[in-house]
Amino acid sequence: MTRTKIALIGAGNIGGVLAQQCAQRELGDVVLFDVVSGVPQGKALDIQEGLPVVNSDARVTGTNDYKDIQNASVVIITAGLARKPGMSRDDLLNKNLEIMKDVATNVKQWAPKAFVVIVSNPLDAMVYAFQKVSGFETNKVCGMAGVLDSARFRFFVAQELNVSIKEVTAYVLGGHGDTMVPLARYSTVGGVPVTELIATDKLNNIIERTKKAGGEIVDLLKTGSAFVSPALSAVAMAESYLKDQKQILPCAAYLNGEYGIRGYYVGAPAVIGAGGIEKIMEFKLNADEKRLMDESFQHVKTLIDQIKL
Ligand code: TXD
Repeated sequence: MTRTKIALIGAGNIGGVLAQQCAQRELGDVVLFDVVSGVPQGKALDIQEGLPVVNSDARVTGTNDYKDIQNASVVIITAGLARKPGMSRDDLLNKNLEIMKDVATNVKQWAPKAFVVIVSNPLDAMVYAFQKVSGFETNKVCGMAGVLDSARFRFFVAQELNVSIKEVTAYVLGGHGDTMVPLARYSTVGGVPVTELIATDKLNNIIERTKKAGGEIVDLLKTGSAFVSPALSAVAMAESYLKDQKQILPCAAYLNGEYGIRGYYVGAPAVIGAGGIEKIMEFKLNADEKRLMDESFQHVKTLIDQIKL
């Protein structure tokens, strides 16, 4: 029986946390790839040498050779440049698009059956680019954004009400940017919609902070963007696939008419199981929510339509 292999393309800030998390949870053996020599190998060795402390038998290797990702079950891609203060996610488009074309070509050659989670920004455009270049089935390619954005929303709500985050559910749909759509009406605390528990002005502040949460961290760090929370979010998606958990996770998924959108990757609640993106959950949106979703989609569409593939 072959051991499960998880390939991580990009051994930077997020890639390092991904490797540690996947190995510590024994989700599979980890192959950490980067174009920079030494970084994946050093990070892999460091993690490997720490695993005895946490009783994990996962094997972690670093490489600059795509051959080593051969037959990976899951590929998580963080390759690309991260934002600096004053930059928008969209500013990364041209450079990261070239990188994603290179990554997609190699993943297609060495791990054609993998479930692929894209993390690199601008997220929605990078997911589209990877799927177009690789030709992977659309349900085997998705983007990590909504899990992170929803987690941020959940944290701010739990903080406001001083309750356990275990009692808080949240959905953030649409593009991964300032036009994202936190669905307060479908976000709950103890099963009760947050709209019934938090005053409108405070809830609007939480929604605005959720939209700007990425930039808030970029401004604080000054040298890069959030990396632990994105890694934890991507691991949750990989785990749902590897263990066929069928979690409903908001992620950039290929829409075939759901939410009135066809042929684009946009953030929507998706069931992730052994079949990849198995189903898109279509929540009924009121007029205001639909307008916000449409506006968010238009932003994604404008970005993606710039890509000539
Ligand atoms: O919610 C989300 N999806 C976002 C995603 C949350 C936070 C960060 N977001 C984006 O993820 C960010 O804007 C970047 O585009 C990616 C990765 O962020 P990270 O903080 O990990 O960036 P680093 O530390 O710069 O790591 C990127 C690595 C770095 O080691 C490069 O050498 C490598 O990518 N790289 C490549 N790897 C493979 N192949 C190629 N061609 C390549 N080029 C650079």
